[in-house]
Amino acid sequence: MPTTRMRRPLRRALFLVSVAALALLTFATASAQSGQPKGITDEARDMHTLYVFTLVMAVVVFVLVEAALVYAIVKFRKKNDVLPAQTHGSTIIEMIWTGIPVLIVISLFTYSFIVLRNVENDPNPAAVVIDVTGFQYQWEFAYHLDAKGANLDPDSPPTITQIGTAADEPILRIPVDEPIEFRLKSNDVIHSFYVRDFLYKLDVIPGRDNRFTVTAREEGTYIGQCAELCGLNHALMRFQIEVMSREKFNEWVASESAAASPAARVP
Ligand SMILES: [Cu+2]
Repeated sequence: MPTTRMRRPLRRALFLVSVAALALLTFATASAQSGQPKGITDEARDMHTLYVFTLVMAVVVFVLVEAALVYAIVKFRKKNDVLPAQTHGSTIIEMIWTGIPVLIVISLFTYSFIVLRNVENDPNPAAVVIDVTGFQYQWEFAYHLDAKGANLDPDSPPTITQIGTAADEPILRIPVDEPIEFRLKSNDVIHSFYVRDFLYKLDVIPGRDNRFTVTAREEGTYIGQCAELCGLNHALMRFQIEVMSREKFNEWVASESAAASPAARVP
């Protein structure tokens, strides 16, 4: 039949075009998503790798499922009124469609758990401990360092304190390639300490001891802000993070220590 001969290549072409379109769509989505910042800390890079791993798995599943769907729609579409062969129950198929998702969930859980543990438990002692206090509507950063930049007892009174204002956003300075611990505190409402290039944020909750450690690997200036709607002027709670070499950091600590006086620390 000439019409059937004409139709078969048409069907095949339609199928191939559909699969190619799906693949293109997923590739475009994946490319757009991979444009997110990779982060500048060891912890952020671990999280970014987890994100890409999850995204790739999702894309593979999407392409396979959609390809099977398009194939079934084209191949088994209704041709006449004869009921096609019916299959009821197949142990092998049911094992496959149960086993594959279980394996995917187990691998995602295990990998996520490992990354979470690495991010939340840094085995190295912090080189610098910074008390971050969120208040309506800015931040206070307090360091426990001697004039040469060495860590003092983190429970001793802070030696350098910066209190930001809306007009004068504070700059949080940290040395590169060293573990830095942030201890988050609030005396009023819940805030959230968020630095985009850390790929991380943590709530700042009154009466709760929240802390995290990062090791920054790239020098530069990055932007941070409160990420919890904490009141009318929440949008003013912005700050900057400057990641610098240890030499520059020590110079800054020395100059701040020399200039420090009780009058300079009054809010
Ligand atoms: Cu806020």
